[in-house]
Amino acid sequence: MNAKTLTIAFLAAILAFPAAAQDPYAGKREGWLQTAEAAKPALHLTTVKPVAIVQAVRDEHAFQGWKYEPVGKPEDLKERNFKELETVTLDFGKHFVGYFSFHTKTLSRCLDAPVRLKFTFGEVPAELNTPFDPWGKDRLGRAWMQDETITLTRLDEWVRIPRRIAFRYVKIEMMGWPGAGYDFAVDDFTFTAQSTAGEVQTSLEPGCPERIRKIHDVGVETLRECMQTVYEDGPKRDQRLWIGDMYLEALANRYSFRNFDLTKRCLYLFAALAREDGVLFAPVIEDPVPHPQYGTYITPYALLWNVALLDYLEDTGDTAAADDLFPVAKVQIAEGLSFVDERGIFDVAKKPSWLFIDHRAGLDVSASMQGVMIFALQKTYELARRLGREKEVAQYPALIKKMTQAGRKYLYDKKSGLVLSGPDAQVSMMSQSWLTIAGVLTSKESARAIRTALQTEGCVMPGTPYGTHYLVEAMLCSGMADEARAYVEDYWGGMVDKGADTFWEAYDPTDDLYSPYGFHPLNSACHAWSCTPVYFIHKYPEVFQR
Ligand code: RAM
Repeated sequence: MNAKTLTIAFLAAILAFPAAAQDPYAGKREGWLQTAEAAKPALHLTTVKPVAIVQAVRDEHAFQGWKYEPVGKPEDLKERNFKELETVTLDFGKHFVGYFSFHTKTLSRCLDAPVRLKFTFGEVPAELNTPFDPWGKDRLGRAWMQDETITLTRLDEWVRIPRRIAFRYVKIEMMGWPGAGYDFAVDDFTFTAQSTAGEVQTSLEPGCPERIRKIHDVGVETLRECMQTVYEDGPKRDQRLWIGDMYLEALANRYSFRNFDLTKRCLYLFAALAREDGVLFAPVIEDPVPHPQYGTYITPYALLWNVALLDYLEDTGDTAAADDLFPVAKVQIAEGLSFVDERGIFDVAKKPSWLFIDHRAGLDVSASMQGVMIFALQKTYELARRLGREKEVAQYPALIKKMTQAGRKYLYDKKSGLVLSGPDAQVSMMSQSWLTIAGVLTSKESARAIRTALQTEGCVMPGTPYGTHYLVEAMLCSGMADEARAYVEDYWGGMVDKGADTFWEAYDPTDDLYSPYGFHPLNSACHAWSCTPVYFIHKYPEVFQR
């Protein structure tokens, strides 16, 4: 199927859906896809070369137990017989996303047998030094790991590795050699790096402390790498557009590249590809033609799409787009509200979808969902107000009030000062954070809840910078400026101290091998949702820059 027939097949499937589930966006989808296509920013390409030959060193103090030390210059390889070298690792100096090419050169005589080379690309040192196989059946797909074997039947030409790579280091190993006396060199390497981000449009105050500046810069690099033709979550894995990642990337983009076309494209893609009843799929994949990841819904993500739409309107003043997409926002609220019980509590037992709040195993999300739902109601009402469409959502303020009161009554324990979630009254940072962000607790109560939870043994901590983002946001909404800054310096600064040049998808300061996927090399080491210090540092200069 070519690209066009696939799009038509997708639209036909939507349109053929039984009348009972009438498509609320009938007649709109094709146009929305076209708007998304028209807003696609151009990729900026840059050619980069390796900066050093490096050698892996096992070091228990290094992040995940491995580090690289420089041992030579890439130019030294030009005349080196690769058969004697057998393996070499190159450092490109920083993280890049794009396409890798190399050139071979005959040194003596000509090929007797094909040459086979294995390339392993890695974002962090441990990824190239941890065996991938045997591959556990419960893991995500083996082919996310970036190892590629190439057989050359000719030398003295350029070869480009077909798949797009996200990496800083590449290890090249000799797997099959061209025969005795047939010597060759791998004498040139080129990487074509790509991003749609463009130039940073903002600057930090001259007096901004060095540590904050460093955290900021790593955040900017993280965002740059994830800004491809959509806001990707991770350019290594999953290489797709997720609502939750987009929401945070768009916040950081506002204070850095200010490339709002990309935000527009992503908002429209989600809308055009929504389920037949208008509910948004959580991830969208661009190739071969934009399509949703069928079957994957995340209610909190669908609700955050509304917030991203309001932010987009604030950033651009693009009322036409916000007005066009407003019906989508109403559908997400209606869907969310269908899981709210008569008490005004979001009932997770109704299992509406994957209720993703953070990757930390065992996290009870009931209290967090209450917060996300209220927050989305507030922001969607604000969106309606800006568009002069409050009448269409006139019931929202009463719902916000009811859910806020219910949150206080059923989820907040006045005595301990903590938000308790689920049948086991779980204490987690996410619960305290989300009820703070939603304004269920007063600012004083919030500060107490966050401080108490941080000192509570067994409090469930976020396992990702995604969850940690909301914790810092909650601190900033409850007058905890110093603690917020210290948290950013410790958490994101901790990654910088451990050598991060882009921020990681998952990070537990107490466990470098932490992975939501049961295998740390599968973690993405350049992950969109981790870039938000850029947003914090610019939005609150008095807290972070002075
Ligand atoms: C993983 C990725 C992605 C996230 C989803 C929920 O696949 O970490 O960024 O949005 O989970």
